Amino acid sequence: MTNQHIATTPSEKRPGKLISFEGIDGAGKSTHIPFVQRFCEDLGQRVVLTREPGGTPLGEQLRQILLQQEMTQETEALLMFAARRENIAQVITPALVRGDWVITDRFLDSTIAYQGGGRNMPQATIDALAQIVVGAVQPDLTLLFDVPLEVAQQRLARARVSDKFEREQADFFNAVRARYLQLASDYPQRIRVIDSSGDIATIEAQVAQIMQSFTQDCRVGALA
Ligand code: Z5A
Repeated sequence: MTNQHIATTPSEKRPGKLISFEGIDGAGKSTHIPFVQRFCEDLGQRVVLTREPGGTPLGEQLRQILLQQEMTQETEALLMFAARRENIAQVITPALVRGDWVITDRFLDSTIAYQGGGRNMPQATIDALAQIVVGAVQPDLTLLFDVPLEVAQQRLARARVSDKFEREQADFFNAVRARYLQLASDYPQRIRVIDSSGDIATIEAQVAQIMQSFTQDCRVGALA
């Protein structure tokens, strides 16, 4: 993949950790953020929560536009990256430099999966924008909640009024899911796939196992 450089650049030197949550709409990722937050806080880490698009006052305004208005795929990608730039500059980098752990509901992998996989935007374009906006700020751990489209749609149908993305067709979401799984296969150390089709307790058990192993590795890394 042409995003090899971007996705394998080592994290910038900073004491904090960045954990991203990813998945197709309705995969159930947001449901598990409080559990991971508690897990980290129980270890004595200060945790900062954020989301994309969003996370800052300007980012939240861009989110409203992105989720409601039709626009070209280039505009959509540029606004996603604009919101991300603000989030990195105002929230993520300051927290990582302080030594906090940041949990972000979506990050760059969402752009690769949705704008790249779903909308067919060339990976080279995404890479070029990521180089400017994201640089070396890469997640230390990504939890990818994977679920068949039918299960995700059943959950969303029960949950709420759909936004612009959720009105896309099955082909779009299957392409998004396929790109996510491709990323997970390209970067197995960073991206951990969770079978999100079961009940919440079963999924939480998988998340707990991944978090135990991640925090263990962090402790070993800190001692080395
Ligand atoms: N997007 C993009 O295109 N490019 C980008 O770069 C970025 C984003 C950053 C906004 O994201 C949209 O922007 C998103 C991609 C695009 N597409 N949309 N829409 P978002 O994160 O705000 O939207 P979302 O993915 O729909 O997030 P969400 O609403 O938080 O969904 P979720 O995290 O996957 O699911 P959930 O809220 O945890 O659960 C959904 C429902 O299912 C809810 O009622 C739960 O109670 C229920 N649920 C959860 N787990 C279960 C289980 N295990 N069993 C039964 N029911 C469950």
